[in-house]
Amino acid sequence: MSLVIVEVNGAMGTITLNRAKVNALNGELIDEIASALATMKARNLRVIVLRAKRGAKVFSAGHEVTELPTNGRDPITYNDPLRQIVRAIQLHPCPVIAMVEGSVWGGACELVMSCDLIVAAQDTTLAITPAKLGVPYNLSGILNLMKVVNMPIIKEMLFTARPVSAQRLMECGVINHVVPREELESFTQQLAMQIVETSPLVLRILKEELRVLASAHPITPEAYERIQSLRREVYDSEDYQEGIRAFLEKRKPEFHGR
Ligand code: YZS
Repeated sequence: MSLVIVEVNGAMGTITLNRAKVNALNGELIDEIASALATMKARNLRVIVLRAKRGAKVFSAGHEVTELPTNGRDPITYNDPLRQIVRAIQLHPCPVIAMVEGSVWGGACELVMSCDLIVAAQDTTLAITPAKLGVPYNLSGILNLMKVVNMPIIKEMLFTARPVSAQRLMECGVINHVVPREELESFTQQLAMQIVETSPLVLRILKEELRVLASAHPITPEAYERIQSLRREVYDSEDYQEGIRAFLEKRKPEFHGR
């Protein structure tokens, strides 16, 4: 069975995550999302909705944990599937709307926040979890989160790894709209149709201008190398191994800071 369901309705495309049991983002699922985006780009669609199946309890459980390396390699490199799909969404020429119901975890928060607009059902929650798993999140990922979430909230989310309600995130300007579950599809469709009526050429350039300007955070090679070496200390640590092991053994990790 396909890991995504792809539908086209006029100028609007919909990509529905369809991986049992919790839409964990493995390489295969991400390849299918990327391929759906490429097809929609070739067809010049004007707006795309990324969603989970109707009534989902979990929108996505984040990065497939069994695909995080434990052999001393950087767990989130430039070519990690999560990084690839985030870039594909950011570079996609038309707006992508995340239509979110259910809980969103870890890397799936970055996926959602890389979309251009977010519409969430009332009971949606988002948890950014690297500190729960012991994963040294990478620089471009952190920057992507910073573009969307203000510093006090991103710090709270990163440092506690706890779910935050969509309502609170809407109040902080992270989520565009929170609506009752039963109105989620009609509301999102209406929003999508308003986008379809605007100039695709202007939207394409506006999206690119915003992407380029929001990413304009130059750092020195030395600063970059320093952060990379700090990250390396984490993925070489006992705590990193413990975080992944604890997840697989379905227990709380015991971190010792080494
Ligand atoms: O026992 P089975 O074989 O049925 O498997 C279970 C879970 O182990 C599995 N599963 C996952 N497998 C791989 N990668 C995942 N991220 C993942 N999440 C879950 O799916 C089966 C169903 O899970 P249950 O726990 O039994 O289902 P449920 O009680 O409905 O709870 C669903 C949630 C999503 C709440 C629960 O599974 C959960 O807390 N999952 C972990 C969410 C999480 O912390 N994700 C972050 C992954 N890491 C990242 O995205 C980044 C790399 S980072 O670490 O930096 O944030």
